Parts: sequence; C-alpha cells; structure tokens
Amino acid sequence: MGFRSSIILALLCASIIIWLGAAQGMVFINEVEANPAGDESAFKTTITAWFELYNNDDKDVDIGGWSINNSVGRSMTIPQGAVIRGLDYYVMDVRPKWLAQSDEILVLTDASGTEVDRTAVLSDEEDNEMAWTRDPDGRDTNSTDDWKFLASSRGF
Ligand SMILES: [Ca+2]
Ligand SMILES: [Ca+2]
Ligand SMILES: [Ca+2]
Repeated sequence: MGFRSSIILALLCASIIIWLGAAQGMVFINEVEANPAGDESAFKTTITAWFELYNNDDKDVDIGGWSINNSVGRSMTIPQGAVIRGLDYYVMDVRPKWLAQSDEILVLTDASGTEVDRTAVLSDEEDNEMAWTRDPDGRDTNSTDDWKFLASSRGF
C-alpha cells in the first residue's frame, strides 16, 4: 500500500471512530453542581450537591442499576426502577462534598458496566448557584468546550 493510501485509510478509520463515539449513548451527565451556595461544613447542613442526567432521545431509558463514579473513587448506583423519560432530565442529590469541588470527573456506566458518558474535568470553587452544564443540553463533542459555567438549571 502506498503512503498516500495509508494516510487515507488512517483518516477513514479515525472518522469512523469519531462517528461511533458521537453516535453512542443517548443519556448524558448534563449538569454538575459540586459547590452549591452555602457552607457545606456547617453543622446539620441542608445543602445538597447534585448532578443532572439528560436523555436526548425521545424514548424512555431504564437507568436502574446504572452507576456514577467520581474522581476520588466514590460510586453510587441509581435505584432499580429509575427511568429517564425521553428528552427529559433526572437529578440525583448527593451529600455535600460527595462531589469533588476541584478536578472532578464523573463517569456514568450502564447496568452491564459499560461506560455511557463522562464529564470534562470540572472545578467549581465559587460558592454560588453557578454550575457546569453541557451547553446546549446534551452537547458532546468530547471537548471541554461542550461545558459552560452558567446559572444552574436543575432538572431542566
Ligand atoms: Ca456552584
Ligand atoms: Ca458551598
Ligand atoms: Ca440543566
């Protein structure tokens, strides 16, 4: 095979891999609030951190038994029976500081352990109602540009 054909083949393979990456998975980790307004260390705090999933397809998806893992080794499983409706959102509250406030990466895996989505590296050191979100919702080009730090839109 000539040099030029090798280049063309390599480009073709790369495009297919990118295409598969973009086509896979319809549920995204869409928004992350790791540092809500208020002091998480306060006694009996009622503050909750949270993250939001988004289903960008019009069909419901059963997300029972799916897991979220974070950058400091924490893991939680979505309860059996949980469903994310088509073109809808699913918010999970977590105790304060469950999410790392700097260099957080969340990874979503389905019930068989296959990775469905992961976030960019996210840091929220501002103690306010700004949160990291894919913008627009569900945008996933595997780039940090998919994410913006905006006024939170929890559940919508
Ligand atoms: Ca915040
Ligand atoms: Ca806070
Ligand atoms: Ca949102």
